[in-house]
Amino acid sequence: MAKFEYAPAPESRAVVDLAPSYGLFINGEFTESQGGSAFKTVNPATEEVLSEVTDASAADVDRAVAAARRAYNGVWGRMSGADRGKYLFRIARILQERAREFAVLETLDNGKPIKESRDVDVPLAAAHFFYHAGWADKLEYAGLGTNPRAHGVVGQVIPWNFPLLMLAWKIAPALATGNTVVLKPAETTPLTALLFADVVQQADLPPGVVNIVTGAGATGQAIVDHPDIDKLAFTGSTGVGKMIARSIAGTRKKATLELGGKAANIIFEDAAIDQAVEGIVNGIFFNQGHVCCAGSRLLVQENIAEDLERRLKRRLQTLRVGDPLDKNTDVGAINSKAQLSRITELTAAGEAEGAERWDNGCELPAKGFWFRPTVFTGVSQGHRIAQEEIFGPVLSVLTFRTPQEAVAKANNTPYGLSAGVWTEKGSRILWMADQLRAGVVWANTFNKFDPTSPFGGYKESGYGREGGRHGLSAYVTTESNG
Ligand code: TAP
Repeated sequence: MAKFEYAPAPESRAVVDLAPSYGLFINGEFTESQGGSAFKTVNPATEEVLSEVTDASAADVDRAVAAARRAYNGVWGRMSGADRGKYLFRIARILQERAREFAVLETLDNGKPIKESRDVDVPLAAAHFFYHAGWADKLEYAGLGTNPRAHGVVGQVIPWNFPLLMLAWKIAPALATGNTVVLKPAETTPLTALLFADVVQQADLPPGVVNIVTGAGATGQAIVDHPDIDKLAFTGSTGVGKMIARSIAGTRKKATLELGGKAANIIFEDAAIDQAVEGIVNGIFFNQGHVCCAGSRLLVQENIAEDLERRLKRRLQTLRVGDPLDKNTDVGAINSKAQLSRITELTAAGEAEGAERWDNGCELPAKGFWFRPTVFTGVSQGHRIAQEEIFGPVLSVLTFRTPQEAVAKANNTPYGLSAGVWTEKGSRILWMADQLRAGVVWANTFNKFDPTSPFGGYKESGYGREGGRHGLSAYVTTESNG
């Protein structure tokens, strides 16, 4: 399959107005840190420094929590759901109006292709605000229990793979249910959260309802440990999730943890094979594989494995890897040097343990952090690349003979976030969905998201759900659940 030669089609970055440095967004305005320091955020595709951002201190977190508490007690906790909903609708509309600015900024700071930030991240972020705006005045009727009430002040810590979208997953349900928020974006991708602070001002949200504190792990830890936080919502690695669970054990804090994954994408012999190939590509190469629910383990029925592998490799040779701002790019930059080292280390382990490595041989830019779309065949279950989350554009291929074997292999992981099943038989889809220990099971598709649909994991993928009616319940107490 030949790759068409396209002329460059770069999106203009003129729409983004970057400040040389940013303070913290506390009580409705940008303020200087008290005792914190600063760090640089870079474009991972070019290593260009984009801006300098504040590394918030524990004193800054304390100020942010105090502002959130005042806003909760004084305004937001008393406001009617209908009025809260108006603010959420306003935020949603502003996100749509400024969609291009957000998409370009996300791509610059994260390295993801512009077609993904433009067509997935930003529209879905707006959709989350629209969806939750609709719930704000209907919580009594959401089946959450008797008299649902906000927890109060919510601490939220998010990762770098979908910076704006994870912010929306966190902030929209918290505000809809009447909570106020202190949110920390990831160290490598703080810029869209800071631009969101601008949206908060534009929407005229009362001061202190949303506070954004940038920083590294220690800032996140200060949020987790703060005594006046009522609920924590964390998305990130299982390692940090376990530390958080230990830190809050024995306290009154509620928590939801959305952690890692090692999803099986299972292809049966009767599946529509070319569609399945597209689903595999979307499953693991979307967003450079920096996706917690990525289909990183391909389980193929043995009698079609050779044919599928051939088609998949041919398809991967047509993927365009390079400038994330180019509208034709399929695979962008790895988000950070540290993540590139982790991917490099795990793929080296794959070779050392005896799996066969293949990549699409594409040219990579000289500067920035890059990794070729890679496939490992001959992978066995004990290999690190079959067990550990690589969080990069790397697929491990395993085979199976019977549905029972597929289930046993798919469930043989400490995680349980998502899975995919490809077959023509509806009854088999239902049987598989019942057997798989995964929070989400996609059938004849992969990586489909919608604000109405709950998302979350089993086992070491965490607890609690985000999205849908189930996601709302994590943000309220009721007379039945206390
Ligand atoms: P983490 O290292 O866990 O970081 C997540 C967030 O926690 C970041 O903001 C991080 O700050 C902060 N953090 C680090 N140490 C902390 C501590 N001791 N206390 C409180 N906060 C702390 O994960 P990551 O590398 O950013 O993201 C990749 C992981 O997230 C993958 O395992 C992936 O599967 C998972 N993930 C899961 C989901 C869902 S929905 N289940 C979605 C996306 C990602 P820094 O950025 O400064 O380190």
